[in-house]
Amino acid sequence: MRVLLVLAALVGAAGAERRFRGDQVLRITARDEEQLALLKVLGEQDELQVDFWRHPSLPHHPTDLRVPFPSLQAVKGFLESHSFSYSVMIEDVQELLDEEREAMVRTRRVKRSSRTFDFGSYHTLDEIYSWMDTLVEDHPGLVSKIQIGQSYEGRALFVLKFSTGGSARPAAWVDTGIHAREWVTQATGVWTANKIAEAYGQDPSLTAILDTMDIFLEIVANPDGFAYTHSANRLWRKTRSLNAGSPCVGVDPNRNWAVGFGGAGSSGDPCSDTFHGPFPHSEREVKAIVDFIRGHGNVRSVISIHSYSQMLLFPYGYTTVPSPDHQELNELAKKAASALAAVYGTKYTFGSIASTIYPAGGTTVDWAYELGVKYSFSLELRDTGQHGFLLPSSQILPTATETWPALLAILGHGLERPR
Ligand code: BHK
Ligand code: ZN
Repeated sequence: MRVLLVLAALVGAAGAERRFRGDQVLRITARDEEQLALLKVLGEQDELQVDFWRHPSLPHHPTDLRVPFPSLQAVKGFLESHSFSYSVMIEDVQELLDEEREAMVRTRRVKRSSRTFDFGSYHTLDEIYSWMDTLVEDHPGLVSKIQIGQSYEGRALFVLKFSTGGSARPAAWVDTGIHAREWVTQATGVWTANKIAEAYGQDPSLTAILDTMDIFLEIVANPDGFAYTHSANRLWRKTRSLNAGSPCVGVDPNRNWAVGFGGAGSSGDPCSDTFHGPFPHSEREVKAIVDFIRGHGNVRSVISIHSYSQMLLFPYGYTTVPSPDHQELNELAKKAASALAAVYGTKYTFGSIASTIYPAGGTTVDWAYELGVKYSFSLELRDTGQHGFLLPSSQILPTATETWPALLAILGHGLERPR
């Protein structure tokens, strides 16, 4: 009875929340360039309102597409008439959303005191921000919180700094949640922050890293988008900035960086989920990171964490030309991917962005690399599409746990090597 009342209250309060009843996620495999081009055309039909969960890349690589219920007949008809091979990955998106919401309500009910935090469930922005304060309180000599700016809607952009002292130490930058809907990444950020704080003095490799360098971790790199995924649209990806002359909101914060800006794999259409924005670093959330990393002046590695697809990626994204450090980055990626797989057997593919997923201009890691941050990586966490962005919370702990040794491999590698 009590559960029902809580649920009813939640549903009532969330009257403006977008629902996805009957929406399906289709996995489509294009057999050749012609079919790939047809998929892109499909994405440009405004009236269909389809949402790429995995963008078209190369022939024989899967494309995942959420199709709203009212468009299903038209889209399936289109696919069949062009003899695409496809399957239904998710039968009913709303069903997964309902399960996710019920799990969050359940955790709130069993939560015993304000100082216990369930790392194995999803949390709101407020919950994450107040947890950050308790982490700082619990580890005052190691963890501090800095504000690097404000979001478009005025929210604080907070970064956790892990430092054992020294001055002008080299640093590593890690961000999670730059795409709002990739909830397992913010959850992994929280787990990782706690792990760093607890592993110092216990885990020899983390201890060696923190004795030499500082770690900066921005858990919610896109707080406006994240708040919006909780209040209005669970599948929101972009920032929430208004676009002059368009009814569509938001810029893709992983297309807004100054290297390869406006190039392949980005869109000039404000209604697109890969809209690059009006100019480089137009988004406050992006500009804050740019200013911070530039201002720091000694950042050795950047790891920008996304989901999903289980990939470890490095520059370049804007061109298929191999970077000057391709060989070294590829070997490090291989090492990190096997460290990850050693935990639960989870398989990650790795390679340059442009040759592994698709060319994409204006991404975080290309900007960092061109600035001189050699160890510049993006992770795409679990899964490979079974649940996609709606990864059940039961997979948060295993995801974060297996990612940890991969992070250590990358951070440790940057350690002794001079720039
Ligand atoms: C990740 C990092 C660098 C360049 C591309 C990507 C893939 C990412 C994107 O921006 O298109 C896919 C995605 O959001 C899901 O994380
Ligand atoms: Zn992403």
